Amino acid sequence: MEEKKVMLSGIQPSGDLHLGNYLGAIKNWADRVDDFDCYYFMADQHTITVRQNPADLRRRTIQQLAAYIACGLDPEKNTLFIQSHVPAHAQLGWVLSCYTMFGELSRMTQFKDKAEKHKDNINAGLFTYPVLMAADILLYQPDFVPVGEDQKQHVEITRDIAKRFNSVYGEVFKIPEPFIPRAGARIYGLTTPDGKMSKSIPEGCVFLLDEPEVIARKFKKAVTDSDRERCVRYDRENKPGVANLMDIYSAVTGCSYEEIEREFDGKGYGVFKPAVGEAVIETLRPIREETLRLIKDKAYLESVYRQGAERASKRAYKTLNKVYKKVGFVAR
Ligand code: ATP
Ligand code: LTN
Repeated sequence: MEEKKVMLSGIQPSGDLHLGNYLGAIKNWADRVDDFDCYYFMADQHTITVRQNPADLRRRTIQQLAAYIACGLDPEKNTLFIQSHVPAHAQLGWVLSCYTMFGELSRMTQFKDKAEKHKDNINAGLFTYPVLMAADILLYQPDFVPVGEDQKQHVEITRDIAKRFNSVYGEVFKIPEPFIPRAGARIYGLTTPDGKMSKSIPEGCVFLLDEPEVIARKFKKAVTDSDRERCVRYDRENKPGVANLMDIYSAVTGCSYEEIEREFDGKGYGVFKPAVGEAVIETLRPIREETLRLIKDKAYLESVYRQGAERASKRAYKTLNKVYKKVGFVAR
């Protein structure tokens, strides 16, 4: 029997999940469950590159697992786990850090952005973060890494590190491809259509657990544009707010831009904005209800992450053992 291709991705439990995370990443994961062997994790080790409240981190990690399941990731078909439960991530991270150059890490835009935001805590972990991410990925030998557009650079550095290692030791790592959705790759903030939707600007960010009235209000206040034509037309450059709403609508309904333009022809933003809000509310309603139900079932969630760590470890340690052997560590 032909083996299924492998997919792997993770999200940091550093905040509550939002529509950008869902459309850019998780939806894309859930849509492909049957065709791939899938590994999805909570990247808790990555979150401590910036200070976290320990109780909040624990709660959000478990809540994120509940949300993954509620978004359609069946734990029987997918391996769902917590990064820190599989020590091979940190172990491979050390090895790979010796095959990663200072210069290439200095060019990472996420490092530059976060260093700017957290000037009082520019720690070594923030700088070497892409190495841990490369380890997260390469341990599982995935074919594809489904992420939003902003993570593409990290998948590219992962490929460079893997190729460098392979060029010394032979074909140890599979070279993974980023897998970026057509609609939803980059969702912008509803109040800031020039920057990505982010939990740090909550008024323009739709959280998966927001109540329907809150979502409706956020969409009503979405920034469109002040041009006189006020028609629903896709023009990313001149009408970024409208283009963003069209991207969201397209991602949740599956309609093309042309179909959306036709549907709202002559109707104006007063009709369009609430319609997008309504479509998002209906998409998120079952996810919200199921997440809230699952959060209460601690025993079930515990059984999921335990089983996940076990399955993930099996695959991860196969790769780590090979790497240790290649570099010349004595087997225990
Ligand atoms: P922050 O809100 O602080 O910028 P984040 O929500 O982006 O953080 P990440 O862990 O960086 O959290 O993102 C998790 C996944 O969601 C990644 O695959 C990322 O590419 C995707 N993603 C995040 N924000 C967006 C967005 N606005 N549009 C599309 N995809 C996104
Ligand atoms: N860096 C990612 C989260 C992340 C990830 C990964 C994504 C950590 N390890 C491995 C894909 C594969 C982020 O900040 N969104």
